Amino acid sequence: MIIKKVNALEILDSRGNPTVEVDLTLEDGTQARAMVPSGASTGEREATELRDGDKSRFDGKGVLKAVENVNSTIANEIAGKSFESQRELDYFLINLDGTANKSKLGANAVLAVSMAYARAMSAVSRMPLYVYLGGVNSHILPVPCMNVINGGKHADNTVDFQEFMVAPHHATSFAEAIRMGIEVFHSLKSVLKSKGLSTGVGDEGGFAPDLKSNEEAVEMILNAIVKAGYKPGDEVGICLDPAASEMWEDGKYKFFKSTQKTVSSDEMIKLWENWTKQYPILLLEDGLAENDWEGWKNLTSSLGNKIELVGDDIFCTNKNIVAKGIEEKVANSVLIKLNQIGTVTETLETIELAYRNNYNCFVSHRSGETVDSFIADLTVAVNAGHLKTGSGCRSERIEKFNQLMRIEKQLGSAGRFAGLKAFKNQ
Ligand code: 2PG
Ligand code: MG
Repeated sequence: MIIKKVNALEILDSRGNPTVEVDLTLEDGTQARAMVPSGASTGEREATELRDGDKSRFDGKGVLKAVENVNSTIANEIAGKSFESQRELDYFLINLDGTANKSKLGANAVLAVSMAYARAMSAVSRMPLYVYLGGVNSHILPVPCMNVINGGKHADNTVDFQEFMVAPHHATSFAEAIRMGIEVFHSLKSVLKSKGLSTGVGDEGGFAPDLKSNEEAVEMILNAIVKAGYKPGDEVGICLDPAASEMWEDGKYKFFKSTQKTVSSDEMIKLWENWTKQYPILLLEDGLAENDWEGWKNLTSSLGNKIELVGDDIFCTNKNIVAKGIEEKVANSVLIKLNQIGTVTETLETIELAYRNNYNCFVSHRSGETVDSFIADLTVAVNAGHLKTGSGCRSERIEKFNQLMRIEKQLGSAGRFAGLKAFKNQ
């Protein structure tokens, strides 16, 4: 199928920052659209998100150069051509960029084209996107890990850790799990209100109250789970992403929003060991910083056979870094963010490498999102079993949940809800 037209536009993400949207048209008139998200607590080795740097527009955050790269360089090379596969198109784009981190064209430019092409091809093949991406065995509906309290870089409150998630795993379907999660979210709102705390939300739609400690965030959530009528642990678990790279300063971890106290890597590991004993934690993402590789090895030898340890900033969805992590026994799961690496094919390669080595994959949104629900399909495509895509409000988050409910309905009796087993060591 020949690509007829590729057209990019500077649009806005959920934080009101510019991002790239691409409309791709095939020769037969089939049209598809993709929008790319954007992170705030980014890993150092992520593919380049090309921003204009022109301070007179959006404080330098404009993406007109990336848009122009699609409309000129990329469009000139791919319009009028056909590709045998997603892989062929993606490697064509990778070579056209020619850099190791997509700094020439921008990962935001390249990824938008890659995703729009995937959607166009799924439409023209009359396949749902998850089948196009994953094939006939794509059938697992994920446990939604919902980020109900936001802290760190995603909220202006006193909480150091970035994400406190609830995982409603004891359900028979995705729709039921999401109902449970939403009920806990609403219950948490009442709990916070009754204590005179703020119910305003952070970047990912979770509440962002000023709390006395990071522990208090977990206590509030456990309270909310019980008040919603569920059993903490048995029915609804806890997942965390403290985004510890943001706390890393001069070889130590600084509680930069609460006490200002600093602790060593070993002390941080102790904290996670204690939390794991005290609370029903299923998954810990970025419990340590990306530049604390030795600490990560220690964390993995301590907790790697008890809970799921997900590497986000440390891996950046990059198969070369994940390969090193596997070899050195760092983490047991990989966070999957398309825009950290910049094409659909490279994302699938990283997932394949993880699975072949008995690592889990945890699919993720970014803190700056759009209403594009690509990751909902990707999660089912690769049977990842769990994903995080925000809290119980804000349409850019909810759209992914809604898409998963549509997929569940479409799969019918062929679909299966992942449940607790989705998590490593469960
Ligand atoms: C993370 C993400 C998404 P950001 O750290 O996992 O929740 O945040 O997109 O800001 O990197
Ligand atoms: Mg993270």
